[in-house]
Amino acid sequence: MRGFAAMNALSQHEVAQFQRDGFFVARGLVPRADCAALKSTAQSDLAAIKAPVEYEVDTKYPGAPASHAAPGGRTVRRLLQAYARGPLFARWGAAPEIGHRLKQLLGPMVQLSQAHHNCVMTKNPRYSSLTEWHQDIRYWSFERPELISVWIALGREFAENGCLLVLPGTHVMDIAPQRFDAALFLRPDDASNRELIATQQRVELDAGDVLFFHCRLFHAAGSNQTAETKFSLVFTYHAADNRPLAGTRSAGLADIAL
Ligand SMILES: O=C(O)CCC(=O)C(=O)O
Repeated sequence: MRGFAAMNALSQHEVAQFQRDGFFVARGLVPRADCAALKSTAQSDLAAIKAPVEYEVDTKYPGAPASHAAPGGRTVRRLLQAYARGPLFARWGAAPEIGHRLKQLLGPMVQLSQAHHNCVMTKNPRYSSLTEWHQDIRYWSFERPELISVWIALGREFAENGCLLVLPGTHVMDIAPQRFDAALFLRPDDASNRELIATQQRVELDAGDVLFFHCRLFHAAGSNQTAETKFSLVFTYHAADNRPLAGTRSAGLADIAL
């Protein structure tokens, strides 16, 4: 029988894939029963608008309601502070199944950041917005731009409900500042950006599949065109010696050691 370490080790191929592409998917990592329980709590928290939350209107992304008073103005985009939303959320935020894999990529001491992501992304069928091409690191402040986010699908994710799209290999590219707009999204009118965006890959997931992706990987997502809300649980990790910069939002909440 294979032990825990062997079952949760990345193969050399997966490590190489992450280094080359900036992402990989571990299929079926979270048991279906846990996904169902996490989704059920998320559905209750969403129905109750249990704080803290971020609203679609706060993002100002294309397709977001114009104001809190507009139709859909109270649509939640993220249930924030996922780690503190219940024992099963904490269990998966600090999961050894995830930590073991991350340690192969980040080093032996890994920490969960409670300040970034650490949320359930809720993509509403009627009022969800488009997320344009960006790198998550753009608003984060650490000594090194070396963090990994872990995106746990709590249900199916596919084009019609706004699954993630990624640009493989962009985590190691240097993109000239003029190719970004003021909010640090890739400008769609730039010819080089258009070429890059043509390399996009869709990340389709089933419940329990886990996407690991580098904080410099460009990604985007469409709106939800189906009748059901999509739920994804997302956590971000860094090496213990890659400290958040003092006084920034990244240093605002205690890290959790894995
Ligand atoms: O599901 C989405 O719309 C993408 C979310 C995303 O990329 C982000 O919050 O950084």
